[in-house]
Amino acid sequence: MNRYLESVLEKTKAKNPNEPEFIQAVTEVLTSLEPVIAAHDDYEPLAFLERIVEPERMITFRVPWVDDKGQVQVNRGYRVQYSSLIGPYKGGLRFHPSVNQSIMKFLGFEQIFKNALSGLPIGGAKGGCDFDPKGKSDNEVMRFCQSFMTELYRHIGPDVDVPAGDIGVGAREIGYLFGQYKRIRNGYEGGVLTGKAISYGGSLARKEATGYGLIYYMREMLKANNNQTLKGKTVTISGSGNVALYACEKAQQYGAKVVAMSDSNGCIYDKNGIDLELMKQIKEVERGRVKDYLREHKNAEYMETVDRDDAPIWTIPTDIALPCATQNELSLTSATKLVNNGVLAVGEGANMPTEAEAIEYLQKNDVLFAPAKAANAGGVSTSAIEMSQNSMRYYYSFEEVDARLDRIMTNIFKSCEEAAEKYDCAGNYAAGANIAAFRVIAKAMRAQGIV
Ligand code: NDP
Ligand code: 2IT
Repeated sequence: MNRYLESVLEKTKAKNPNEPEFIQAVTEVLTSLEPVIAAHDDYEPLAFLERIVEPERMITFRVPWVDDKGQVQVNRGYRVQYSSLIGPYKGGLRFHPSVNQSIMKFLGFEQIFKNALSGLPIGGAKGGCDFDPKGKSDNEVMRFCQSFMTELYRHIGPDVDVPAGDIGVGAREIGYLFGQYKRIRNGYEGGVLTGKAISYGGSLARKEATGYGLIYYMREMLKANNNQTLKGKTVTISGSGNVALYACEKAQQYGAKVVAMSDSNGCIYDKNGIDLELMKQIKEVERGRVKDYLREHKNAEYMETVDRDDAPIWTIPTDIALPCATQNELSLTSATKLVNNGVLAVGEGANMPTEAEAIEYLQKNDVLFAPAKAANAGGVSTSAIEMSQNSMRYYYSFEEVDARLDRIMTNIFKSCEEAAEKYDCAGNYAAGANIAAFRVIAKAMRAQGIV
């Protein structure tokens, strides 16, 4: 490996012990930048890599709140303001019991590159809390969100840092967070959060954007490889949240057959094709479990997850596998099963869902691989479109936002493809995505001096 790259990687590992997800994300990006680093001698004296791996600012804070039994609960909140090189800090908030500094930093780091690929003026950030929304009443979620925002408000703003949703944070949470922000600030700063409901400044098609965008990227990747299409392909999608549901919707619109979806407990396998309206009812309205699907489709099969390294959804034969739940959910064991079953393509809807060894194995076996920071960039890109509508005090139609999203995803695919070709790794869209994004970031770094 290039000596400069290797030394930055070693220093980053030494400086950030006990942060495996963060080191995984940094290693994946840095190793793929080798040909770009080798071609530029000024990166090392200007400490480009040392600066890109160190967040501009990290905030952690106490989030005390009172549950329905009157008991005081205390959670830990985070915001990692990673990079403001090309725009205000931008990235989602995750509420999940697994949230810790390593996960926040890996997500923030990935977000810098994803946002640069979008071609829009947004920097990189991530935040969240180890709060578990599961099983909490609406009132508990509201009190928690109000307490979270009572600290977060001082660090964000429409031109400073613009949070949005992620795991455990959807329209309900964004609504409570926005209400509290507005109350504290005594002003209507619509562009301070994205993923808002349409009734008070949200964008049409933001809810659908990540899942739709993933399928637009998949469409372009298939087209570029022997002019293939989604029509008639079998698809399996892990997760059943925001990203998974709308990836399913768009895949079905393109004539694919989605046969499986999952949650953290297990997966539903419906050979007749997933009944999406029922899945939306269970997940978006009832906040239930995928297992509830059996109540109307007795012939579908439910497979419980016993070992996360061998999740049942990846044992199902499929042409296209879309991991849309969480990090490291697709292991080497699962990748081997997908390949043995003849998988054609894997598209990452979640952030870093495929383990490093699994990516390597898929690529070695000629599986087309759509990397998260490119393939799931439709969500944050549409957030940027929401911000611009808020600034203009204007709304675009659903069709207009969707057409912009489609163009953005098509361009992102082209950037990945071209960068991979230029740097001698044609067809490796993961390396292409990192290289194309890094080139955007490096230009801005050089222009702005040592900051
Ligand atoms: P949701 O909260 O809407 O859904 C998350 C889904 O993933 C649920 O089905 C959940 O199951 C499952 N899941 C979460 N954690 C785990 C786990 N540890 N093990 C197994 N399953 C799990 O989140 P989103 O759909 O918004 O996010 C999904 C992924 O997409 C995340 O990686 C997120 O970072 C990424 N992403 C989201 C974007 C967005 O706009 N929302 C944009 C780009 C990426 P259960 O109910 O059992 O927890
Ligand atoms: O990971 C992601 O890109 C998101 N959760 C969406 C971020 C955003 O600001 O819309």
